[in-house]
Amino acid sequence: MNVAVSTLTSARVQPAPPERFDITPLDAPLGALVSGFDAKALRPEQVLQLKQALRDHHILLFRGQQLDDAQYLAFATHFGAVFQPPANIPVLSSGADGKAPEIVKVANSEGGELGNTAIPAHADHHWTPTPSSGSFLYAQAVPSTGGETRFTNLALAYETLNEATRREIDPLRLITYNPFIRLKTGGYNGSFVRYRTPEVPAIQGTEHPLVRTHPESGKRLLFLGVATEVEIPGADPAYGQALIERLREHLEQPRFHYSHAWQPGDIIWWDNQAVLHARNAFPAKEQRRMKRISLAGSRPF
Ligand SMILES: O=C(O)CCC(=O)C(=O)O
Ligand SMILES: [Fe+2]
Repeated sequence: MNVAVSTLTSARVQPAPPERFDITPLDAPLGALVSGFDAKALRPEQVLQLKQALRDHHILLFRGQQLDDAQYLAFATHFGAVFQPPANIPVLSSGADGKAPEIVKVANSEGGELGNTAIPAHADHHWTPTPSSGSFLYAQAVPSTGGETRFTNLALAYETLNEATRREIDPLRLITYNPFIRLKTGGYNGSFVRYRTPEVPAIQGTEHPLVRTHPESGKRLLFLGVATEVEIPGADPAYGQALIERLREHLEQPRFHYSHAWQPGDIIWWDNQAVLHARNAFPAKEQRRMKRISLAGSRPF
């Protein structure tokens, strides 16, 4: 064997994995922990395993990661392009040009977004024509108490509805209105609207199926935020409001939830097509700094 060939052969050898790569379901109605894993050194077969694991478990937790912004973006974009809103639709952190940063600072300091308040359960960018397929949150600094992020399994929420309700809601459509418009204009009469009735002026929103089909697993899912302003187009307002409240009470049951208490270095990747996420409040005097990357999605069906 000549020298040139042996050099070529050794250059192709992949470095050995540092530890055993494992995907272990959490003791919860959704989620799995990925261990033996360095987001900086992802191997091709691991990218595929992670995609399949997300489809099966809806959220994936990675601990002890140390990534700079470029490494974090490189990791996340194995799974899709970064979400950008249409220019006329405001979203979290979008600027005057309508563009959102690739990495959004979710923090109560250093010019971050969302402060220290509780955030009701939602799917990211639900009110746009192509809501996010999934988002990543990477913990940099966490408070000693509060600030947990809670995820809701929307497939389980749909499956556990009684058959009559499933049949009732299967054909329905839902308009989800953009919360960032009400936030900018100070809400409607100073309070948040959970269901738009005819006397409430309409704002930008997008109509999608109320029950969507997951684009990879084929599972049927109840695609409804718990406090986001919505409307069932064409439905009698009293009927629509009562139905949505009933479905929201159903979603609030702990049997669908996993609540994550963060440690610095944790990354969670969640499937916005299959879960809601919510956040608990935390003390204003403590710091919580997270970095979010949200991926582009497709039109729900
Ligand atoms: O701060 C959190 O835990 C979640 C915030 C949120 O909704 C998001 O980053 O999309
Ligand atoms: Fe969110």
